[in-house]
Amino acid sequence: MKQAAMLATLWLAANAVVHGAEVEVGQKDMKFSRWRIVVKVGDTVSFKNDDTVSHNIFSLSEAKTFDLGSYQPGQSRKVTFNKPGMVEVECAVHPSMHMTVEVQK
Ligand SMILES: [Cu+2]
Repeated sequence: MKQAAMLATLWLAANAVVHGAEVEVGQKDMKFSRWRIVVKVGDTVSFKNDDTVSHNIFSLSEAKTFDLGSYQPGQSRKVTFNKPGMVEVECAVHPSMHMTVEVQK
């Protein structure tokens, strides 16, 4: 029983290590700080509003559809990518804002 509990603990610890990295992509001057990033399945991207206006980051891509809603300068919202593919990221407030997240296996 003790051994089972220890194995479970080790399994959880191993999984925690495998868990994805976190990458930050800022928004400033109505632009994304990166126009393209490559992440792995399980990674999280933190979209940080470093601007003076609100942004509403979203994607309609098949690999990841999300809508972070409108959020204020200084705030950030996170998305975890759990499927490989190309994710086109846009801002609902500023149609000129665009970037791509390539999610690799
Ligand atoms: Cu915007």
